[in-house]
Amino acid sequence: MSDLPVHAIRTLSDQHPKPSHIHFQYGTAGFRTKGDTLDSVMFRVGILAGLRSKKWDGKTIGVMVTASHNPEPDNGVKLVDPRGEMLETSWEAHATALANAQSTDEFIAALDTFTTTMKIDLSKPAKVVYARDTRPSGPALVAALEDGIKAIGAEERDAGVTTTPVLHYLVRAINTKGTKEEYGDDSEEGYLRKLSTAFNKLVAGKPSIPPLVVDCANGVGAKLAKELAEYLGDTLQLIPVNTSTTTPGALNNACGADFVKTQQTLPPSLTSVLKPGQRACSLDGDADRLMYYYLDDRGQFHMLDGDKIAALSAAFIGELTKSAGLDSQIKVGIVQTAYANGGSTKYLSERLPVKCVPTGVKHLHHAAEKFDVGVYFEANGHGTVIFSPQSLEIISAYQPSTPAQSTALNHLINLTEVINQTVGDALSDMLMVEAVLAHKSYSGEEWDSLYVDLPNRLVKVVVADRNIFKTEDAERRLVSPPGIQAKIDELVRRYEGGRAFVRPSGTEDVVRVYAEATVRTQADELAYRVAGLVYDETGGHPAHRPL
Ligand code: G16
Repeated sequence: MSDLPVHAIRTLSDQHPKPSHIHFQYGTAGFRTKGDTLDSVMFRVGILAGLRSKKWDGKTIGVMVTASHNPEPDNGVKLVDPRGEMLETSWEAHATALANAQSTDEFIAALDTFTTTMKIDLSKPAKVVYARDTRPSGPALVAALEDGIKAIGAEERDAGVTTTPVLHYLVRAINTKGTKEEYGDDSEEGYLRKLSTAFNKLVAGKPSIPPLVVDCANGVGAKLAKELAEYLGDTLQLIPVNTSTTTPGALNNACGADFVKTQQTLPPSLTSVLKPGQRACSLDGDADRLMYYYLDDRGQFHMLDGDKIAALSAAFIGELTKSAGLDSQIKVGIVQTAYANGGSTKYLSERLPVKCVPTGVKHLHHAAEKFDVGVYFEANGHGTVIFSPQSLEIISAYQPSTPAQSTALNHLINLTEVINQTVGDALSDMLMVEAVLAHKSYSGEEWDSLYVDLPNRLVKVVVADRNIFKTEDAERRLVSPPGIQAKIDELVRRYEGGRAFVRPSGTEDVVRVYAEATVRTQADELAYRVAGLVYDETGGHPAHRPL
């Protein structure tokens, strides 16, 4: 038996029994399911975070309690590694195994095997910082998490109620404090100051920016958006709406980034707020996704999603590196998923290297690290831009030879500060977008006209067992259940510009179907026909048969 504090773990574990009928899975964004089933998972994640910290020689590990874009009764938890990134993929299976040990004895035995095989030195110190979003189930789940942190003897820091990106920022800031890679002051104020200072410098001297309506999804983003508004002052007037964080059932309900993306429409609550010609954006429940949109002169809604944000920002960064005289040393690349609109992939790949990876920001982040500057966005608005350590060194050591180069270099430096490079961050991305729009003097309409989106439709199918769905080729093809892909191919061939794929969700108990085609009605029809096929072939729930 290793040196685990078995007595403390046993006593506290007995207070957080695992429900017998549930199998937990560390999926696309950690554990995520109904909030009232997660007590044992939180306790065990507290222990796992402590062990991860010990494995990293006492570096601080982050834990975020959130179910992001999912409905209010859901909750979840994700671990954040020392540089502010998502948990290393190889640990996800360990997290799943530990969460599913049935009794306290089994859990302790699993922990013992785990610490031995992973060669975790239990005498090392451990530090964990955690935060939660505004969900009603949050406080009880955090209490369970704290018990886990206590059981493993880790030092804890409660970052309170804040956004997922702030928690990622804090982890990086804490772990780089006093080093030459210092990321910023390790507080929410430090985050807000860093972003707003860089933004104010970026847009100094530009024509005044029209006010921006920010739909906060009735989530924790409301708190941060209001605080950020104070820091921005007159430079950018934010108009936060959907800020009811304590109204039961309001979170992500008919508002927020996921609503806008999946319904492709204005949140009803904004109908009387948004004027023709005005742009707005929506955050999701933990403010790590961002969707933009505007009403044209006729009052018609137009969506500017993650693909459009990627196109806008990549072009701007490319122009800045060129103007600074750094374009031969710093190359920009794009990372997308299968959900990227065909219009965007065509537009971007004619200009830049584009890589396609499976859904989940962790996959995009790792692929983006291979570029000097990696711009990664999921179509749902989840993403950021990362500068490689070498690019940052080149930028900081560079001696511009003309005033124009110097100006571009300063913009580039400020951009690296305004961007939260640890993870997708709606507020940071919003400032980046606003800075680019100000520099380019673009309205929403001009930004939108970079390329034309193909009409598309995303639908969910509730099936008996989503785990039977296995994909390949960055989720663009199904390998299991056998035979379905050939039928999808057959359907797709009948639609001009048709493309469709099917994948199991990692955050909800559903299978997702995406389709696009040259004409709106055809995209809708293709999506519903593929969804019907999935339902018929795999025994979906009758109440959920797609129309
Ligand atoms: C999470 C992930 C995203 C992913 C989304 C949907 O977002 O972080 O990368 O795109 O879930 O995933 P799936 O289709 O597998 O359910 P969030 O904003 O909920 O954390």
